[in-house]
Amino acid sequence: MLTLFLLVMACTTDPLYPIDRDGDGTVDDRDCAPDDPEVGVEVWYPDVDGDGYSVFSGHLVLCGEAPPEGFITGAARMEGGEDCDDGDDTIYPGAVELCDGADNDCAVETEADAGCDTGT
Ligand SMILES: [Ca+2]
Ligand SMILES: [Ca+2]
Ligand SMILES: [Ca+2]
Ligand SMILES: [Ca+2]
Repeated sequence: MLTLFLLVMACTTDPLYPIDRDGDGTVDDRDCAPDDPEVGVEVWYPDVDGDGYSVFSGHLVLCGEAPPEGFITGAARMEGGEDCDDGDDTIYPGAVELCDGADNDCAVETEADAGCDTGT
């Protein structure tokens, strides 16, 4: 138990522990302005199918640059949520469940719930 405690202490006082000088929640290495708490980092998330919902994989970290086409802001992602199929614009959280064999609303409602004939 004592060993574990010492290990934890060693980690928190480790000089390699990420430093956030301006305290805005973005570590200096990633911060666009490490001394300005008003400026952190801009993260953009891919929305390939253009339904307004993004995926985490392939996200970009930029500083004041416009992202390539097909990316949405972190704020938009927070609002919308994860796209469970970023290759189909009829599939996103809160979508209307269609009788197409796919999980359109990202798992909340099944096709059977929506009254589709699922063959069972
Ligand atoms: Ca910072
Ligand atoms: Ca999408
Ligand atoms: Ca989608
Ligand atoms: Ca469906």
